[in-house]
Amino acid sequence: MQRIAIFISIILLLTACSSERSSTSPMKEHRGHTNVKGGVYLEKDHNPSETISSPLAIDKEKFIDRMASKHGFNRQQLRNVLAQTNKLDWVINLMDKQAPKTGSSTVPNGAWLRYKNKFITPSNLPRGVDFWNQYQKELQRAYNEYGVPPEIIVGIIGVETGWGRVMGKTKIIDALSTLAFNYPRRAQYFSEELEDFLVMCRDEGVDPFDLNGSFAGAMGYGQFMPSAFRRYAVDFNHDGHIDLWDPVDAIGSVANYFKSHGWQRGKKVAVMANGQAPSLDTGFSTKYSIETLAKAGLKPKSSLDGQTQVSLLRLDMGDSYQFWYGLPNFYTITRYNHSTHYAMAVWQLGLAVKDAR
Ligand SMILES: [Ca+2]
Repeated sequence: MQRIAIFISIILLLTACSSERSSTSPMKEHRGHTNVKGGVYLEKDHNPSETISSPLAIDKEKFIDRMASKHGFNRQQLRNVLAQTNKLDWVINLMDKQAPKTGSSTVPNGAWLRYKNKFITPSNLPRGVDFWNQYQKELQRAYNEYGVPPEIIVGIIGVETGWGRVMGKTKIIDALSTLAFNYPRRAQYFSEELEDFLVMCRDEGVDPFDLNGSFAGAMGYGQFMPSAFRRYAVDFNHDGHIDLWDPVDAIGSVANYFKSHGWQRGKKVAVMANGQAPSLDTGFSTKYSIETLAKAGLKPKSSLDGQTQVSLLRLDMGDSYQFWYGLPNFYTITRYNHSTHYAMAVWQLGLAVKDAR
């Protein structure tokens, strides 16, 4: 236990020391080099009849079967890779702490302000301005191609990683294999993430042991999970590789993620309400007609872009609640992270950076 505690403090120390943005992508740095730490680049099976040595746990054997039959992985090579992974107990503990909380306060206590103030700070905004200025052309190109405006992409990358400052120090293969094989509650989900991660490493020619990310396996500037990489990541700088640690690829990938989840070009995100509706359920997944909300005492402060059905959002401002009409684009932001606070922080951070430019 003490060893784990020391380990965690070392991790925190390393994270704290590494606030400078690295100019090199680990994918670029490690792609195709000859000194492979994991012992292998994953490759297609050239010799399916190889003998199998000491058995792994049953779920790992099943996983290897799946990777061999579905993706043509070399069994022995994959066994070697999995045998070199480390089980990270602290990852399991952290994941348990992240389990969804139920219930919310019935009196305002400032929960939204506390959340928002983690991101929208005087010291954070200039970093967002720098990022926006540096990648202005690419942000504009993403808007042209996908219809997702710069403030949303800047907001996402800002909330996720402080524009690349904190992209995670955990070996992704350790995190994902720990959760796939030692965390029954989410084993199915994480074994699929591990699958997509290994396929990504093979396709991109990167040693899986060279890539670090969050304790849950999220990667790069926009903290994409491997399944999101597989479905939505794009080669936005057209260098022939999809690299989530490359800010330009990350910008295009975030934009494509949003477009794929229903982002509507030029449409509003949310509109503040005049009035209070204390008896109504709130949250990004609620659905109300405008008439129902009007009867409850709410009026939009500006046009609702022609929407007749909206969600009702409630922000805890400390001494009162603020109500908002959530429009379809707000819902799309929650597809990145299923939280009203998260989506509102992304949007408002992006707008605050835009104002600060
Ligand atoms: Ca690229």
